[in-house]
Amino acid sequence: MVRGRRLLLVAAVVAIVAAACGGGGSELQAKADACKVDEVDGDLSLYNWSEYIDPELVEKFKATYGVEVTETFFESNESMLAQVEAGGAVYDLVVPSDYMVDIMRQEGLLVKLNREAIPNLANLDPKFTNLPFDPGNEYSAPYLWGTTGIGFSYDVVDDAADLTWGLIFDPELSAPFAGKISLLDDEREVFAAALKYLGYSVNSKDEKELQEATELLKAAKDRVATFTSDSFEDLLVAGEVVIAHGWNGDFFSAFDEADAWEELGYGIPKEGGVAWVDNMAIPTTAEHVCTAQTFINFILDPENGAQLAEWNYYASPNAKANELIDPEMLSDPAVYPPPEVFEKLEFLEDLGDFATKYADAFTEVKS
Ligand code: N2P
Repeated sequence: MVRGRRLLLVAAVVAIVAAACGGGGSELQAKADACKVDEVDGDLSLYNWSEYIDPELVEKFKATYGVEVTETFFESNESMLAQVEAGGAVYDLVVPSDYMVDIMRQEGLLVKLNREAIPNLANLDPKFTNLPFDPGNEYSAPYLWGTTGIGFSYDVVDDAADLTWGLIFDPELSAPFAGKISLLDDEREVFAAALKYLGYSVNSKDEKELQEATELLKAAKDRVATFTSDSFEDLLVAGEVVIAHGWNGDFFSAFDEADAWEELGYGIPKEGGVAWVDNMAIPTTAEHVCTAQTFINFILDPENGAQLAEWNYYASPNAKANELIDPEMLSDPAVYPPPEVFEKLEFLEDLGDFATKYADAFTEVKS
């Protein structure tokens, strides 16, 4: 469905819901606006990426505030959006990436944050408080950030400095790894890899460039063992793949668990990759908006923020948390990329109606 039609549909649904409960969205907003610091108004339904929070932090939140936390998981921004739009389940808090925050706020799917209930917003690094997808953190608060690149076995790549997306897309270079390559099951990320290899922007709205990337992916597919966003790191550790497209922190957590730092590596290919920020946001399907804001404030606490980042090896957007994070992790260029690496990274952006073309092309690649 094109974005325009989807917008209309969402607008119609919002109008019906608003009529049915005499205020609907704005009633929920008024509730959120009235929440106090540390107030809870029921249990928390958390809809998050898989393996993205230390279970001990969830336990601490439950014990501190006397509420239950129900966790459900998604593997891509698009699948999360579909669930929220479907409205079949209550989610008090979701964790969309940058471009998806933009889409959701434009579609009226997010509740505005009440800054008075979330004083720990002040702990954020100013670099993360005015990003284009949500200027001033009106609808979202950053959770963690990271990069998308290639996890590899030192059996096939000597050095992270030699990385190129050609290991996946160049027929000759990638031939030795046929059947031992995995790609993320993610329409924007997979096209970002192909577009970067071709020297284009990850946010290309050029039909010809998208077509070229589609052909490249279709040709590479014979060598791809699987598209996965939740087991790429395990497949690499198990030796079932030797080249894996994926997210830095998930690789590092797996390397750590398997004590495999000597055998396995991660890096950003020389052509560049994706940088992303994931964010906490409250969808208009929420019921417990005070608990949700208390949870955001809890995560933005310096100690909790440091524990969150250290548990899964992702970088923290929280300046006060960074003061507490292990200096070794802070100085690790694979977790906190230095400016010369950052220069090669691009953030994914909302593509408006053009996004459907990526979705259709991804279906074509996978079919
Ligand atoms: C969680 C990885 C989420 C990062 N396992 C993707 N933005």
